[in-house]
Amino acid sequence: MKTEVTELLGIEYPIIQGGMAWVAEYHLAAAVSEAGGLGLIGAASAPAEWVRDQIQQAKKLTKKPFGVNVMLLNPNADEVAKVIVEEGVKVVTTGAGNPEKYMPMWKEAGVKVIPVVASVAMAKRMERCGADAVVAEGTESGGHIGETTTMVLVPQVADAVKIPVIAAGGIADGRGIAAAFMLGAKAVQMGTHFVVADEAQVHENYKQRILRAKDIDTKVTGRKNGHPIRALRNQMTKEYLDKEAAGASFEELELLTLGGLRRAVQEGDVDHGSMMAGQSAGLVKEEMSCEALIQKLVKETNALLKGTTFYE
Ligand code: TUI
Repeated sequence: MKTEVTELLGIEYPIIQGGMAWVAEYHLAAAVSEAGGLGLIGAASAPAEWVRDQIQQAKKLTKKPFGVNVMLLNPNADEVAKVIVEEGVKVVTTGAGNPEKYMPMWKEAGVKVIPVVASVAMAKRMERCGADAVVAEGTESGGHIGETTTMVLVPQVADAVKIPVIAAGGIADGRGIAAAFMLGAKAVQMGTHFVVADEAQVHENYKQRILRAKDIDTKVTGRKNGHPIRALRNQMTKEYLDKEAAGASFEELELLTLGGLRRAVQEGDVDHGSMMAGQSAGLVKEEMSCEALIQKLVKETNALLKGTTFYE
């Protein structure tokens, strides 16, 4: 499955694991890279030294390329950006903001830079400042999201930039991957399905909720305060949305979500935790290893794309 993105990153399959906060730690990232995709360590809101340790642990588990996702709302982002260079990480993706100020440093160090964008304007801007590729992330995704769906965002971004486009949002099987190629993408990024991977260090309660989720089981909180977050619906999202509708202050709403992701991932608190997940949760039916998942995705995609020339 050779595409511009597999060539750019030196990986076997055009499948990138999302840099999910708390979920994308080194066991998962290394397993995805070992299976031929690109694993990512999600720096989320962590301190830089945690990220350094994660990178060093991942290096012990795989000699294949892996990356780090920098969440730009992280108050430690400046230090994390430097750790990436110091540790010789090959690929960085960024989310929840504009990574422009780090680009010269990363480019100079030979790091491949792949910003996650949710609009055509941001994709064009990232191309101008030297991005190697962009992830066009539709609103179907879990976590912090934009407004536009994958189906309409990916082709518009593909028309607007010359660098390769990676599709994200709503993809969890070979049908989604084949469709992404048809829309002009050269690879996909998937998050939700990897939350239930055997190697994901995620509480079984959260995994079970994803496995049982139906098409309509995610909710978006925080649309009013400009930080929309998609997660599986539970008592927390209900309380949040009720309070949001009643005009609660940003501070009051923050109290409901503070530490919520850690509660879901580590404590398995499926009532009060924030179980971030994309709409593709409804497509995720089975726990399996990263190796088995990637092989299944490749087989399904190949069967659908047989006789077409979207990759060679
Ligand atoms: O970043 C994500 N998804 C995330 S980050 C995250 S951790 C978090 N926790 C609590 C509050 C906020 C975040 C959970 N999920 N996806 C990539 C993404 N980036 N989606 C949308 C964007 C984005 C938004 C605005 C990218 C650029 C952007 O530009 C703003 C600007 O500066 O112009």
